[in-house]
Order: sequence, then structure tokens, then C-alpha cells
Amino acid sequence: MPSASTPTTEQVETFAADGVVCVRGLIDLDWIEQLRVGVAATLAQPSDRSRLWHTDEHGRESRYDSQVWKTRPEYEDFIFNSGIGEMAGRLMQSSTANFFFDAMFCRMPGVQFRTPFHQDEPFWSIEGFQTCSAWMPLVAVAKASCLEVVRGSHRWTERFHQHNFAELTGDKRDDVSFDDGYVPFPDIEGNRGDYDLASWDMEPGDVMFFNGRSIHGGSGNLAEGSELRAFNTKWAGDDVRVIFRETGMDPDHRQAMTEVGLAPGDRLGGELYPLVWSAEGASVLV
Ligand SMILES: O=C(O)CCC(=O)C(=O)O
Repeated sequence: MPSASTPTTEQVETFAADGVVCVRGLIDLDWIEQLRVGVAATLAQPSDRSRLWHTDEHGRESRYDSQVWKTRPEYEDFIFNSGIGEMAGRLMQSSTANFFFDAMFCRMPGVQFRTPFHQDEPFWSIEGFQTCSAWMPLVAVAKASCLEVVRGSHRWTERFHQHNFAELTGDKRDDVSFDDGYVPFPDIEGNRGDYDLASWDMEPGDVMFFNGRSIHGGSGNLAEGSELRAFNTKWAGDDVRVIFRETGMDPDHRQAMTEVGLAPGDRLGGELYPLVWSAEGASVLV
């Protein structure tokens, strides 16, 4: 299957300035079909990191699962061989791209539930500016139902009190508690006109790349009969280092990292966080 291409200068500049860019038709539809198979298999056989985020009054569910790539050959192949790591690395203006983890977000047809606005990095077991998520709808999604990203928010310096996702899942493992030293999270939904919100009508093959510090949320409001299956891969560049946060982490990689000998201050690497692309061409293929 053909690989993703390299970004244009304009796309690199947009990602740097806005913290988000939508790249059209990047991923060949054969890859999308393969990822659909992987997502269906993950829904049928959830991992122990699977979470039910929401069930509405009609029983319609919003589900999340993550870090299943080592048991899902469809994902592993995509991560190493589709060229997505090179795209991520070049957009981050990094000379390397290490894979961090995969995430899946599935909403049944007609679901209105919207993901609360949040930033990713404050939840992660890593820190750094050069991070990126590659959010890919595996079905067509209308702008009104698409993930939304606040342009420019990746450069805001406030340390915001983030949403505690344990309130959604009821699972203590997701408990991340920001103390009083954090700035209240901005009410984006209540003041939508005050924010420059990026979202698009997207087709399978389009990819929305966003920085781990970009505020993002939404992606509900589905039309009757329309479902949403989104697959996301998370990437880390040159300046990223391991950190174990006092607040707790979600997903919490502390144990997994410690087991493979990674400690705070280390760069990602090894089998769990493989170097997938480097500017020197030292990509590690499986
Ligand atoms: O797709 C969604 O609803 C949420 C996506 C998200 O929060 C993420 O990819 O980090």
C-alpha cells in the first residue's frame, strides 16, 4: 500500500502557528479498510484499557480503547509502514518521531455526547512541545460532528485545571486530580464565539494533526443514523522526555515505562515506544 507523503511547507507552518492542520486524502483507503477491521476487532474484544465514556437514554454508547497496537497487527502495520510517522515528525519539525500510543473513539449512530475540551499533554507520562496526534475518522464526518481544536492554544502558557475523565468513566484508574494551583479551564462551549475553533467536514483518508498542548474536544452531535469511528496515533519528537506527574496520569504509563527501564528525563525508545522515523532515514520497520 502506498505511504503517506511529506507535508508541504504551508502545512508545516500552519501546524506550527495553529497547533492543528487537516491534511486531505493522506491515507490510502486500503489502510482505512485495514484500520476498520482493527477497530471492529477491538470493539468485539476490548482491552483492559477500554472505557465506556457515555451511554445515552437510548442506550447509544461512546467507547474508548487504547494501547492495543501490539495485539492488533492491523494497527502495528499502519504505524510502521503507512508513512504516518514521517508526516508527524516533519509537522513537529523534529528529526525523529517515536510512536507513543494508539487510541480509538467510537460513537454509535446518533450519539450527541461530546468529548469535554481538554489538552492531552497534562495527562501524559511525557512532556515536550514536539508532540502530535493524528486523528483520523474511518467514516465520513460532518464539520458539526467533527473533533474541534482551539487554534493557537498549544502556545498558551497557563497550566489549566483539566477535566477529570474518571467522572465520565467511573474508573479510579482514570483519576487525575489537578489541585488549586491550576487556572480554571476556559468555558469554550459556553463562549464559542470567543475562540478560533478549527474543524472540518472530513472523509476517510483525511487526517487532523494536532499538538498535544492544543485544546480539543467535541466530535459528538451525530446526525440520526451517522456513527463515528475515529482512530488516533500519538507521536513524540526530539524534545519529549518521560515525566511521572504528581497529579496522576491518563493513560498512566509509569509502570510500563519503569518495567522497560525508562525513568523521568529519558527520551522515549525501545520496543514500547519505537523510533518509527528519523530524518537520517534510520526508520525501524517490522
Ligand atoms: O475523538 C474524540 O472524541 C476525542 C479525541 C481526543 O480527545 C484525542 O484524540 O485526544
